[in-house]
Amino acid sequence: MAVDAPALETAADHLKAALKNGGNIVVFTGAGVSKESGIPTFRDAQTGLWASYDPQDLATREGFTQNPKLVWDWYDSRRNTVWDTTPNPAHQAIAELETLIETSYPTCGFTLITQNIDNLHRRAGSKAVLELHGNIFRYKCLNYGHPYSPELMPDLGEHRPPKCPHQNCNSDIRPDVVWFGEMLPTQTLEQAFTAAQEATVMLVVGTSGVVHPAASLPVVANEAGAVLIEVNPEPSELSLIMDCYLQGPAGKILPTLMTEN
Ligand code: BJW
Repeated sequence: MAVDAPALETAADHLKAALKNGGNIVVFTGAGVSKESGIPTFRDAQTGLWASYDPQDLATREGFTQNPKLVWDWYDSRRNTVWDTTPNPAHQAIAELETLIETSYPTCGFTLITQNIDNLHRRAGSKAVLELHGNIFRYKCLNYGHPYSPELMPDLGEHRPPKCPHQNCNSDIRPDVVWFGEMLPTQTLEQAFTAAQEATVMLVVGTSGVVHPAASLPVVANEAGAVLIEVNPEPSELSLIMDCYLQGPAGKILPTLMTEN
């Protein structure tokens, strides 16, 4: 699919103007940004995780309580998949944008907000990442949220998940991700909403825009007057409020957009 040249030029002009005028650039990403690294999205009708797995069983507290081993093993296998992949040109372009702003546009602000739990933005070199839905490489206990260090993990055999070693706790250890019906990390969410409120340009990359409260961030930015640029091969729930729609895979579009700046 050829990149829409006029749309790309418009997006690049918005970005250039924001950089020149000391604006705040916000990048908001979803599963689509990691698709070209080989990590499945959630809602693709054929290859999405929710096409094969029931989120109620695997991504809720109730599901974990009912079948902790099943949920543990599912996250274990996803962790292995992620571990074996590498960041793609989209992650790299976002990390380069942060560095460009740091080095050449010190009066500008930059915030990267992701819904992804795969750590690929950090592995690509992004420094400040607001992870709204947690991180699959972190663990905590179910009952109190005591952090759990994977270095402590014994050879589990059939005894999965491990138990919290915190005094008198002994509850199951779970991945430190946000399941349906759970609150997002308060401080991270507040920082994300502040960044959205203050954004001059927001790049919305690879999200269907259906999961709240994350999906409200572009709406907040739009209402506060930011220019919204979407990068996605398919229109999303958020497309209607976009100023600019760059149709195509993020790994192709974002590096091209960067070379225009
Ligand atoms: C490409 C591409 C390429 C492909 N390049 N792009 C308001 C209204 C309605 C419901 C709610 C509401 N507020 C809250 C809710 C309930 C619920 C919710 O939103 N439900 C909706 C689904 C209806 N929200 C919650 O429960 C949240 N908690 C909450 O609200 O707490 C407050 C509260 C608590 C108690 C009571 C009441 C209120 C928590 C949400 C947690 C979401 N968790 C997950 C799993 C994380 C862990 C894990 O990975 O296992 O997060 S679900 C899943 O969806 C994951 C994602 O981060 C999230 C968003 O998905 P994303 O990233 O958009 O992926 P896809 O697959 O949907 O889209 C991929 C996109 O990429 C597509 O557009 C493709 O076209 C595109 N793409 N290739 C660029 N190469």
